[in-house]
Amino acid sequence: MSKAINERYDFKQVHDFVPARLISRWTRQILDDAENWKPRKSYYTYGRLYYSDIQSDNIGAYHGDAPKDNALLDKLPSMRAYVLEAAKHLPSLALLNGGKPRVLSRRETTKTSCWCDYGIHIYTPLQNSSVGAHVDFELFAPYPEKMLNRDTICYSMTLAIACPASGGGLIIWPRQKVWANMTPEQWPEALWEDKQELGYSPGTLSLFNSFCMHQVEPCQISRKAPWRITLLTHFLYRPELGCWEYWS
Ligand SMILES: O=C(O)CCC(=O)C(=O)O
Repeated sequence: MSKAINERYDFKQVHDFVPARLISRWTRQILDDAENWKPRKSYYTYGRLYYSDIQSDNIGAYHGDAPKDNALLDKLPSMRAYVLEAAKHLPSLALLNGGKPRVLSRRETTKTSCWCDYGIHIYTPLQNSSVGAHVDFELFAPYPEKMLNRDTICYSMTLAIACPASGGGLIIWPRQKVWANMTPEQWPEALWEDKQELGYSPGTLSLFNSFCMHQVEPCQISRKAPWRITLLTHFLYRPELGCWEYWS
């Protein structure tokens, strides 16, 4: 087995990945630009997330507005640089000569402008932040064959920007991967006990195997900490291209 394969992990966190001053600047900028928040079922998005747009039947708008949404997020200083920096924490399966990971947006691999690179979730004080346990199978929608293939290597990234007064991290069930042809009801009871709580504080990077069931931890807000804001994207390993491809 190659070294790179040995490096595969189920989840990883890097605390203080983004400095506090930059996090505060992003938070202010996102909160000040509420006119660009898009309402979803139980939260808002800033930019777009493919799976939440599919769930909201907005797939045409997702693709049509992608150039505008990417431009909106590029106004947040250095955010893209941090997404690319996060890729250095992925298993080193796709390396350039200098040992740097080869990371391409789906816009680059498809040579089209209609994919969003990353998106932001905003939970507001009036909304319940807890999302039921799920796997984002929608993220594999462009590649249904990969959703069913146990050789697929895909990691989801979250970056905590604003955190509620307590809770609001991520719960993941790492040991058993969930494939599209297996439902959680088929899990043995004991498996549900086998979970990990990944705490968030502003600036925390989390990467986890996208086939792991996960859930936003319930949270409590206060007047001083009324928001839960996270950046999300996904990195799919494309062995045929020798790169990580990312889109949200
Ligand atoms: O906001 C997060 O921390 C993760 C959200 C999530 O579970 C998801 O988008 O699938």
